[in-house]
Amino acid sequence: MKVIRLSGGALVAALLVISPLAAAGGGVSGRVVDRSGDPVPGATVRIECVEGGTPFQLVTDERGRFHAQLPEECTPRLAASLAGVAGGGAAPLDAVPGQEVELRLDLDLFADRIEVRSALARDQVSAREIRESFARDAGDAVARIPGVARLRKGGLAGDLVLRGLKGDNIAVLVDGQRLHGACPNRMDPPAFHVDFAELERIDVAKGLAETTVRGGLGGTVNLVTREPAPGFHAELQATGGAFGYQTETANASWAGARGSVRAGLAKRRGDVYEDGDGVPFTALLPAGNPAAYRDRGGDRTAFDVETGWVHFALVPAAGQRLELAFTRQDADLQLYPYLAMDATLDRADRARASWSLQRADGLLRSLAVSVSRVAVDHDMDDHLRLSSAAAAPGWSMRTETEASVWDEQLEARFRGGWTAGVDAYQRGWDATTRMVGAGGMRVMRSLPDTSLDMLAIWARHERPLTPALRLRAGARVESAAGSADPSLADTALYLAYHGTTATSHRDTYASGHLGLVWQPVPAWELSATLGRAVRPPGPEERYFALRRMGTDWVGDPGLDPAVNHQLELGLRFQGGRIAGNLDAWYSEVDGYITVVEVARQQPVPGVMNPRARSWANQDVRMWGAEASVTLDLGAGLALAATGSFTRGERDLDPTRGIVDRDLAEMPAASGRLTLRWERAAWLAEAEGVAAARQERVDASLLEEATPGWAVANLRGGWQGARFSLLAGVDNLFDRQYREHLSYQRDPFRSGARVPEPGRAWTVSVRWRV
Ligand SMILES: [Cu+2]
Repeated sequence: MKVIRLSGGALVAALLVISPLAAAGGGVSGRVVDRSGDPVPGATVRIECVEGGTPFQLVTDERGRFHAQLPEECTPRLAASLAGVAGGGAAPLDAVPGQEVELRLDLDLFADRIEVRSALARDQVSAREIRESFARDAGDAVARIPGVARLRKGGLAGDLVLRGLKGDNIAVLVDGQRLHGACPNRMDPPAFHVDFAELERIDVAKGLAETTVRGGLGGTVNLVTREPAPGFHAELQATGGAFGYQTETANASWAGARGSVRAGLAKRRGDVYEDGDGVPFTALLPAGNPAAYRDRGGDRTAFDVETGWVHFALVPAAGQRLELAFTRQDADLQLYPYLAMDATLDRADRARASWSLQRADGLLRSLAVSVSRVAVDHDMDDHLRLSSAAAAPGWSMRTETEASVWDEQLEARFRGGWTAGVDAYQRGWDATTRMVGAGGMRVMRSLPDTSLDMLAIWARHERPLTPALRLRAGARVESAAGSADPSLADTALYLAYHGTTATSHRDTYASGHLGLVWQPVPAWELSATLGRAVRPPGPEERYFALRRMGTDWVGDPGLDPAVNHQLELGLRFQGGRIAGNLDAWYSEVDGYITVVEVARQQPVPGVMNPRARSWANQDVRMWGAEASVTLDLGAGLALAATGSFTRGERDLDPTRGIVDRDLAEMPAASGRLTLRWERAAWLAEAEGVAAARQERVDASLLEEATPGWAVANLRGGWQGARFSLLAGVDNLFDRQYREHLSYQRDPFRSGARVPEPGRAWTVSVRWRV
């Protein structure tokens, strides 16, 4: 491998790596990476022929890749630059046509880029931002994006809430394939099952354009794993922090012309943390509460997770790629103060196989086929809580669950901006709950061997109508069948509360989007999109069944799919030293699936309780906006501000128990202000994060208002050629505060409102070759 370093501008230099990777003749292709080796999406590559002619430019894709056709008799000269980074472009360098090049932007290390986004792009959290944020999990990391909120249940495993939508309403994917946790209380939300160290970036699509491809009612979150760079690379990282936080990760990869291999290990643990008042989260509930911890001290492991992965890629012929990936995650005891139980075991296996073909010309430009499977075993019980004190087995309630999902996809891209695909999954979910009471132990199939099978076809089209106006459109037709095993289902509960004993359903529906993107001048872009998205009721919402003291908990087999009609408006500005985005949206969801309290409809032998928690379809309206502005102040200083709000309401319907207009679990308005300084190898950052008081709560679910809060965070770092060091303090002033979504409404709720950690330091060291 030949490496040529070029002297460039003060801030941006380019490094050319000519690798033996095959490339098409008559063209030049490669990728742009930063000094950490992370790909740089949205970088500008300027190409000119030494022999003369007009130079041209192109922009790297999401993997930092570019490909250009060259005129006859052209010796290309390339230069890379990134908008928003002062210092100008790199000195040009010559390349040989037909060879793969790697342009290294010698960005000012932890460079904060003024993001170049278009309406077609997605919000992104890069590997660098994940490292720098000290996020404990994906929920933590993605919450930096305006419009995304986090739902905290304990020390780890935060859940994502996107524009007020959570759970099955948003599609969470790994490399485009579906991921589901096992816990009926979402102790293990999908993103929990992927370790950061595996990731290159997280894509968040807030609107409906992506739902055409993978379904869902609202946004799509795609966790993208790393792609090995040419040659051999290794990376070790260790992090230590307050409250016993400790991670060790190792990554190694090799890539050549015929394929690549990549493997890694990650270990992540932490103790019970304390809030700003010094209260450990095991002491949140008063001592008399059955869900209170028996040992209220904080000296205890709160989470301990190990993940290992291996990935192979083969290039059987030019333009083809065969991939195999396998990941195993193992976690033992994880504490969830927000619930009445803690997880005692969580084991997840992910496997994926895919084949793809890329072509530079012809009708068919690319074809990709993939199959994946995720299987999760999850157990939880109350052995650490007061409720278990008198129970003989050491616990008074226990749930064991198994979940799996097969996902199959075929995607073809054609000439002229057309893409089409077939999308299918088969989801299986089974849970058994045991409860010890006065009459002995009761065994209930709370999720009676349920399944949800889906098959869809979709098509998408994007093309320019005029040089300044682009069209984007998509359509999807989907059929989903849900069922529970009738011999295991507690149909008496369905009958008592919903007047049905059905255990299978099929729903067929269509969705799509149509939008325009107008770029009157290069610095401005306006977009408008109208979309429709549908999601079928999940196995839990239809078939969950649990008899409890006082109130039961029962799914509604008669639920209909939720249908979302949404209007999205976007405005982006990018010029000189300032960049900004503004997104506004309004949606009407017919049959939005919400938690409700229902009364028993008819007497059924054995069903004693008069009331139950259940789910219902409700017509709701939701709207909100997100804004972000970045300002380059010069001298290495940058100021960034983001803000968002979300609202949800519905019509009153006292006969169905809807006595409050406000939708439950809506995040509060929030914002973030960051001042960042970078010079040579050094970085410093001060950040303020704040949320408003949330008073728009659902009184019918006894939801309570949450006070507003503001905290400050500090970061500092240094990066050398091989070593880098990052240190910081979160919640500098040790404030006691909690986010609005930080308590569970039902079932198995403990009543605890989980505060955020008090002042917490973190130090991280990274070594890479
Ligand atoms: Cu659980």
